[in-house]
Amino acid sequence: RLWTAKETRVSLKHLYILGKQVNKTRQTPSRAIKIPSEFLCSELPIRYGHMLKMLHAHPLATTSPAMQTVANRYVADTQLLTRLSVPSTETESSQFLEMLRTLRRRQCGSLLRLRHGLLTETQGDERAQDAVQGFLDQCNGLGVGVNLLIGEHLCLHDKGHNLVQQIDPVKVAQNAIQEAQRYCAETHNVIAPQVQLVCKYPNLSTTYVPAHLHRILFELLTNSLTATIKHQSTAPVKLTLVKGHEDVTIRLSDEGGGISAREMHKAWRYHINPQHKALLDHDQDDAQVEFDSKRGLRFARLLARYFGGDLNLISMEGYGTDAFLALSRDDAVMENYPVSNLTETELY
Ligand code: W6P
Repeated sequence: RLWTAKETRVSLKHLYILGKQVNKTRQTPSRAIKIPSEFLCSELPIRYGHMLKMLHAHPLATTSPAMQTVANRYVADTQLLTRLSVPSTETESSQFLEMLRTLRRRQCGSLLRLRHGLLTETQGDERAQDAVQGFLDQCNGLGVGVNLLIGEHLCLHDKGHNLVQQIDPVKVAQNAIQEAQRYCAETHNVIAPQVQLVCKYPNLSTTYVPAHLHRILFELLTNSLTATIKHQSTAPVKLTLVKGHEDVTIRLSDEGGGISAREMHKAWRYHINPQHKALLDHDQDDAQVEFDSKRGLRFARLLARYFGGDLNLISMEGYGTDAFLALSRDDAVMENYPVSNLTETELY
């Protein structure tokens, strides 16, 4: 079934087209992507193989309890994956979908467990904390890809439309603003600061994963609103959307007091989130992880970079912060996740 251990990266365009033309084959630079379930059956084992290899190759693989737990979970998930075969009957089809749901749920739990575990184990040791950041990026990058492939398939089945869509960033922003305001009002027990949305373009539409954009904007907005509340500023947060030739850029400006240059690197670290611990404690084996829980700025940047965008912060300590989110309008940009060399033997 597996001809190669080489991964196939997809673009937003591929994902967009996959669901639209389920019976045709599509050429990619590396090989043909056939119908979605065939693609999943060949591609998921490869990506899980890369994940396992990455976990086993890490210096903490044999000493960190969290690493061992998570590595064992991925071994178990990979065994589940070997039961995955292209469905041909109705019954097989529903088993296939159930398997995908299980894999996705377990994957989300494992990633959160790895993150929470490594951060807790290195707590208080700045250098050790810094050392695990890049590794968490690598694992999360692969995880985002796996969830995207599974998510696209399930979305088509459950909702009848693609996960990747032509989206209007203004609409996504409006939803994110409402949710962030509600979140901040509840968390801080205050009336949330105003958000002023500025967009002079009649049509910003671009091909993207709406859930990704929502998550990034929600993260940025909650940061800005919280800073505004804590700084006791009355200035509204300003969200500006513009469309350029290559990018759609979103700037979020607050007058929440800013971050000093010396402290800035801390804003870009994965942090221990008590909410994650609660989710993990809730269910030991299959953390029913709410995938939309807050994952922090670094995860937001990882999502932004996944399809060729970027996220930056510029701050004026004593005044406020500007966040710049750029999304590439080029829907041919391939997924950005790291892989090691994986031979066929290792894959099996
Ligand atoms: C802050 C800290 C921050 C992070 C991300 C976005 C906006 C802001 N504002 O004070």
